[in-house]
Amino acid sequence: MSQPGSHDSDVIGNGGELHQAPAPDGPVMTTAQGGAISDDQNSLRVGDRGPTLIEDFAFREKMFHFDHERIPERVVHARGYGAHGTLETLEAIPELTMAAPFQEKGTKTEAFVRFSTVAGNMGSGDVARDVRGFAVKLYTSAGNWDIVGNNIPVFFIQDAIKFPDLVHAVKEEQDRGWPQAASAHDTFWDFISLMPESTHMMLWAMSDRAIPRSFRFMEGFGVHTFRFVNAEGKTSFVKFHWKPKQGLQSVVWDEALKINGADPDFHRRDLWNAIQNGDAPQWDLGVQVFDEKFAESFDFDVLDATKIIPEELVPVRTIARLTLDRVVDNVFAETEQVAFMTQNVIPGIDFSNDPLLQGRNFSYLDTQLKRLGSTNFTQLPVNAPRCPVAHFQRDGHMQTSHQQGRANYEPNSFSGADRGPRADNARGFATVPREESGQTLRIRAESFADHYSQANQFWRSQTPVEQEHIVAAFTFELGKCEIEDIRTRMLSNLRNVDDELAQRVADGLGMPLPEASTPAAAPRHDLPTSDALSILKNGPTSFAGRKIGALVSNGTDADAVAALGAAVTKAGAMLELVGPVVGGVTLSDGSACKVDHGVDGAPSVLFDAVALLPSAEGAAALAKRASAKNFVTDAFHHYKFIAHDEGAAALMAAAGVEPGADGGVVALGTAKDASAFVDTCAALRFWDRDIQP
Ligand code: HDE
Repeated sequence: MSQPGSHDSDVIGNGGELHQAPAPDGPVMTTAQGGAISDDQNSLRVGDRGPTLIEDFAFREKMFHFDHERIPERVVHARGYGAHGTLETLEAIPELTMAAPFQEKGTKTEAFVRFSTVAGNMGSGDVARDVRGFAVKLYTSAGNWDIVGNNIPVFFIQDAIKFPDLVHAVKEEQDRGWPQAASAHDTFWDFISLMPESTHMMLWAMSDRAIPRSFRFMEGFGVHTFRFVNAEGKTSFVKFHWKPKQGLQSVVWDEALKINGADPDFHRRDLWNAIQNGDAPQWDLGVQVFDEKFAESFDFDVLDATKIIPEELVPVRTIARLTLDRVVDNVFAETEQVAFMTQNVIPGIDFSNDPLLQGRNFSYLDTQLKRLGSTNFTQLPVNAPRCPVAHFQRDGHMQTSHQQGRANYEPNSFSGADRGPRADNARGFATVPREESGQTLRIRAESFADHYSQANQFWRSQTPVEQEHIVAAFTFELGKCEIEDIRTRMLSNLRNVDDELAQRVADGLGMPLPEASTPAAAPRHDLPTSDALSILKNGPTSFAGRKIGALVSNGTDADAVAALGAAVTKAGAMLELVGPVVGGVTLSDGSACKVDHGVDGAPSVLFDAVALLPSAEGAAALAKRASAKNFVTDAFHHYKFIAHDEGAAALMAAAGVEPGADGGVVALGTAKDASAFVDTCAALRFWDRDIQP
């Protein structure tokens, strides 16, 4: 059998001879009609140099299909990655909801999740500063239920009618076609500065939440208030939360910029690798459940998607666990064709009057038809419910279901197989009866008017390091705005959040602090802080699932590599070796050692921590290479833990990092040191390092 990469049985080009395809040892190649293909190297022509013939149906079919391979990418969330898994119920809650998955502890519900960025096109880099989509499709026994959420619990706008404007503003500017996958430009901040309701979201978007280390290390939120409905028809309000068992983790901004260059697929590769290595990521599904009385007493409107309900006020109760343990077979068939819709709910779940949610319920069906091209998109395997489906919807493009029987309407008087299905009052979805009254108006409720108080609460709930990152992000993004008025307007709005924040951003921009803008409602600066809002206060307690990059060379101490490898494995983490070249190195004991990367292709931004293990000779040679020096300086400037052998001295000197420079630069001597180093790495970053972000 031929090996991948060897072409001994696939010789192309036949030097003027008729092509003799060897007898295949796998499946025979056919046309889409099933006819075997004799030659896939040459189209049919007259003689060996004559014109190609239209009669070559195999060529025509192949080219026709290729020409139509692309479908429109998603207008937002175009760049995404999906995986399959299971939701296991940890606690039955029939008293709250009749939703099928939550009736019995231990119920397993098949799930498909697609993570995404929002602004960038399909081919954009994974680590853009952006909100991440966190869309979950649950194939329940009562039909598909989609929780189409984000990794940030609030949104930019309060009314769906502003969504097209928001998206136009953030995407490439229409007169020039840039920037790609970036909010740091005039039109975005112009819109934002004129929409004070976006301020709370902007605090989140400028925080490290918008540059996650991986999909595995971020939270997810249903964002809107939904309703639970129990079998007696009793309803309560509910907000959905996904909490990663892996802990929360983000990268620093300079790292994000460099990762996008070094590995634009960083997030999708991370998820794929974790699942393929058997390290299936997990999230707890938690709910905040509250009633009308709480909603009325709460300082903000629970229908306003620019507000959270602090976890300290309504605790998050864990009811289920999501495990993603299977990568897709085919990215197009599954990740691209999966169709999420907020309106996919099941009995036991209902909507609230959140005007953003109501608008979404209208929008998602349109988008599926536009993208997937047929009303029968629900029949695609990734979208098809796993429970029986029966209705009188008929025909349409790409109908694959052979709907049988005589009647294709009801009422009908047929019986048996000819009769077809009927609605079931008892089992069917019944909208919660609710009183609605009032004049028809285009108006925003007074209760939606406070745009700054929760932004202030978010700001004050962050650690000093996180606050520093928020200041740096605002400074970077506004610094990319060429129009000074936009920067000024934004600073005016930020004064309503916090004067110190506004001053620090103004200092970063080198601009005077303007007067505060006039808020629609007086901002409060006395809301209690919430630890749940900080990433660093909720960081992981172990290094499991993370990755160390060890720089090695010829002559690297074999014992040091072995000790580090053992310590990393024990911690459930990964070790990748980076050599001067990808061909491998010879260790101190004379053994040949394979490496995972050559240093030019593996900057330290790809790792959570680094170890510098070159021999003295190897270090002297690496000290002359920019990529090796940057490996060290970047790790240092990204606050990473750095372990080093004695041999690394020349490289560290060239990179300007002193051995023992601070508590995060650790000398390795014995195997015990390696294990202690990996334990230290659980803190992920040495934030006390004396450098500016
Ligand atoms: Fe979406 N959104 N959205 N959105 N959204 C889409 O549907 C829309 C909003 C979210 O991985 C589109 O299939 C409107 C909030 C995710 O396939 C589209 C409004 C939240 C995904 C659409 C919003 C989201 C989408 C584009 C304003 C977080 C990707 C392609 C009211 C709670 C799902 C598509 C996937 C995708 C409309 C606002 C999350 C156009 C009108 C708020 C995760 O239908």
